[in-house]
Amino acid sequence: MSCRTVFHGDCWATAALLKLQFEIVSVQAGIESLEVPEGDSLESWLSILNEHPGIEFAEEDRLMHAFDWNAPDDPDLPLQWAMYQLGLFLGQDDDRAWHRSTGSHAITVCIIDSGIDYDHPDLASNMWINHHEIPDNGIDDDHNGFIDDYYGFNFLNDSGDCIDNYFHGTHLAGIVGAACNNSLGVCGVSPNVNLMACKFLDAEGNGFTSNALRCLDYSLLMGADMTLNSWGGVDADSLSLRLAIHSAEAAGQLYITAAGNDWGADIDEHPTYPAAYNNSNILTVIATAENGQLAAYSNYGQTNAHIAAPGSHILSTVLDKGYGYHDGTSQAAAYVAGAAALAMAAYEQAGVNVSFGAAAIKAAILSGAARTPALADTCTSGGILDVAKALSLIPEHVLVNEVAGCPHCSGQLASYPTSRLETGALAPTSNPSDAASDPAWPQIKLARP
Ligand SMILES: [Ca+2]
Ligand SMILES: [Ca+2]
Ligand SMILES: [Ca+2]
Repeated sequence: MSCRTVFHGDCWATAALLKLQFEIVSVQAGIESLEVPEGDSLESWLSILNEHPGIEFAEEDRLMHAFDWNAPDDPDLPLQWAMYQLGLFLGQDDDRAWHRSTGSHAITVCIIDSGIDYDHPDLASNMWINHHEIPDNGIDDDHNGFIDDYYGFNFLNDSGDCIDNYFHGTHLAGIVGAACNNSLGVCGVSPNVNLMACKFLDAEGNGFTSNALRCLDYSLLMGADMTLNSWGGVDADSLSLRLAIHSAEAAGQLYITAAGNDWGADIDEHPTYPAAYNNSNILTVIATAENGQLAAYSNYGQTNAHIAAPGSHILSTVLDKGYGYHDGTSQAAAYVAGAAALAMAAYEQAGVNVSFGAAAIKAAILSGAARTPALADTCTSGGILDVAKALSLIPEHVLVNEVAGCPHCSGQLASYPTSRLETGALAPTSNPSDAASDPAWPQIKLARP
């Protein structure tokens, strides 16, 4: 290996003495260079030259790098303001989450929502696939109790076709894991991930709690590492929902949910569910605008909400292979789901199985939150999602500590007391006073006797 040494001073005599060939680098500054003979130590030569009375100083000819930035080539990335704010790909290595991990196809995020447009070109490569199931043949090939559940399942019509006919699930899927650097559209937070679709919301964003529970059970049965639940309601406290989330908690499956868009409601005072349940595996997310302030539509809760994430003017995938902007705590929760997927991938790449270690992932996400005065009283962490910081808190070399597997990963679905559910119509809410912002967030409303 050849190295070069730049030195300064009256050194021609020295050169002759040392039998080295010097070259002029800068006549003005009196800098010259030499090539260290092959096989010689750079350090030894630096030491010899720096001690020589005819040489003012000698130093290594350091290699420089062009300041080019290998940005992903997705043409709409510049419109994704949140991706720039989250610490994914900007700055020095330690400031970039993607330096640590760009996700893994060993990690599965089940999006319990209106389905996913699995044919969307920015989503197709990251769709979860049940490889033991043959799609569209009318047969339950893997004998898991669900016919043709190839990308997930649709509990609205008990079919394997979980295609989105609303927009909501597809938009969230793109935030979590749209393909990146594919010269197309947008990037997801976790460019490599498995997106499992479970559909319980219909074409207007309405769905019954019982079907949401069936989705949660399905996600456990099929081994999803976490679920994203961007829906709920202020009157939706339900014993069935509590029991189902408890089963996910017992399995160590992360349950990410949105605080709701009731225009600044305190969910400690006026709880919305499932956001306000206190299970240890729940991460409840509030939304911020581009300026880092709590978004006007976002609920909050010093006890019941955990962390903020971008939720306003969010560009992501929508139906018909398109892209569109939507606002809401739903979107904020999807950013946290993407971050959790990256964190799980980072653990996995360190040799630690945390696929059912909700506590470790939740701790990393919350400990990494960037605290700001504006968010101090809005959630337990008092801060906004910082993906790079969260990943930096995962030790480089962690002891292999196998987390207990999912007790629900085989066998039949557990039965829930769905007969106790009395569900009514669900409707997205929006504030007519702010037509520019339409936080579509499906609400569960239970019709009580
Ligand atoms: Ca099946
Ligand atoms: Ca089949
Ligand atoms: Ca893309």
